[in-house]
Amino acid sequence: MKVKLILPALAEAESPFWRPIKYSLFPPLGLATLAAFLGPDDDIDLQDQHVEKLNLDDQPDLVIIQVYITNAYRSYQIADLYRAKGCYVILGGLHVTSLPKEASKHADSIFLGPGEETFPQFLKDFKNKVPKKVYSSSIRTLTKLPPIRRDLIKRYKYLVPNSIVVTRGCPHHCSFCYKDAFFQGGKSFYTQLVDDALAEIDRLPGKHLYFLDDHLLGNAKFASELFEGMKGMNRVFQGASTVDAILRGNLIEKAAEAGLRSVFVGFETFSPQNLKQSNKKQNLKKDYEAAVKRLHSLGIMVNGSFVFGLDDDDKDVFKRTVDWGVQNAITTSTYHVLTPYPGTKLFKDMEQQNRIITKNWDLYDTRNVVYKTTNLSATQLKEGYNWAYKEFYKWSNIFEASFNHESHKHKLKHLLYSGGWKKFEPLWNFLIKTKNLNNMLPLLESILSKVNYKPNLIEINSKSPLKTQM
Ligand code: B12
Ligand code: SF4
Repeated sequence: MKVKLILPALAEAESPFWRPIKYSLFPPLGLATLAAFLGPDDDIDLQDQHVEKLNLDDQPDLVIIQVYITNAYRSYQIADLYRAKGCYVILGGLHVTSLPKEASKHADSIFLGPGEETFPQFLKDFKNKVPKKVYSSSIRTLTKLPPIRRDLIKRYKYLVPNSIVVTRGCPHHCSFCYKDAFFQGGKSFYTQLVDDALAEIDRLPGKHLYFLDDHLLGNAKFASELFEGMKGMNRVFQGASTVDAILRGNLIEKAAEAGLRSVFVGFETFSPQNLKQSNKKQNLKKDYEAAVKRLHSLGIMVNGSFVFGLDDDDKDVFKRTVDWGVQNAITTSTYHVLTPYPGTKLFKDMEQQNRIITKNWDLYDTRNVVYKTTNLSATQLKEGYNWAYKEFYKWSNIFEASFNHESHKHKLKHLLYSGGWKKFEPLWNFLIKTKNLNNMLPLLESILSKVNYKPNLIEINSKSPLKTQM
């Protein structure tokens, strides 16, 4: 059977904010995961529109499309085109799970939730010519899965071809997060077997790994065994964690020993009211600065994530957040305009309060204001968000943040990572055009090399909590 898997480009592809490098980072791991269930005789074509021009002139038997919120309209157009040609089209992913009715108008079958259980079921039904209209995942397990079809990934087109997920979901329930909606009807946090995860890591070439897990430290037992197993594998890796997991026990030390060199942390907001509004209990009363210091003492760079526009935010929130990031030597900051994704508790609350102002999903990219704000006007929010990005990534602030590290090596690493990521767009574009992106991997690996720095533990332990924390 001829099978086509497509990751359509996000709406941003046509916007002035489009940064080709941001969308050439990770390969389509979800689709390569699904492809593993196809047979050896199937003729498979996997295309990622972020890095290649789609060929839509073919006539596959089965078309599989992954739908995110801001590629939804484009996904539907592609689906309609293939259905008009008589191909069988199936849609799945986050947005389909949030809005199944909308998606089903453009598909022969739709899939809600993760695909590891439902996709093989569908394949059987499809071969027997009895496919169902809707498949909904309920059994959640990552055991006995066939190896991801990484051979279908055009590695040279990505800066980070070795992306990997060893858990699914997250133990927390933040009201703005997609996770409860996507995993409803079954477990919402589960892990691979440690041995399977280690075997997958072993299959990946080179040194660098990027764990895309929502919360790599979310299951302490699993993470601890994973890091133990990774010791001696000579890897450097990046991943995500919450503030409380960084502060608790000694898991983060184990991660650093296994090769963790940079971590994405959801600080989101300094306001306790905002944290309560978001049900982000795990951040309440947590000392953000102590978490950052602990990471730096282990030579781990920090990518901080911050949300603007929660109801307790005022016009000073942008400056406060940028200044805090610079003072605390955060290497990269990711700012978001609060976005109520359909299916989330936040969306339901806002809809009830009549606060949703547009359902144009293309605008749900965390850069636009799509709801009625309270303390800030929509314009103040949008302008403040733009200002924060510009301000944080000004050369003077990159230098200042770098110099706030104690070790010279960390200073240099910070400068190269932050400056390299935001300040060399033409170089990145050139590398993408000339198909040389993957050749930058050794440079990334050396920037992520180990910093030997002795922590000042007295200073870390005595640090008082942030003034803005309860
Ligand atoms: C990698 C990634 C990206 C990459 C995506 C490109 C790529 N090649 O995948 C890049 C860097 C471009 C990116 C950008 C952004 N991202 Co992003 N990203 C992720 C991340 C970390 C991992 C995705 C992944 O690979 N997961 C692992 C694979 C195995 O799972 P999967 O892709 O979901 O696939 C499974 C199922 O969905 C299902 N499935 C999927 N498609 C189909 C189709 C069929 C037919 C079937 C049967 C099943 C099926 O089966 C697969 C196996 O179970 C997720 C978080 C996460 N942990 O998932 C956030 C996430 C998707 N991103 C998010 C956000 C907010 C963004 C940004 C807006 C951030 C920003 N401010 O710029 C942008 C734009 C995204 C948008 N507008 O929709 C949110 C999405 C919220 C939403 N409702 O859409 C997430 C969920 C993070 C979060 N916790 O909030 N992102
Ligand atoms: S901690 Fe992160 S991944 Fe987990 S529910 Fe909250 S926002 Fe989502």
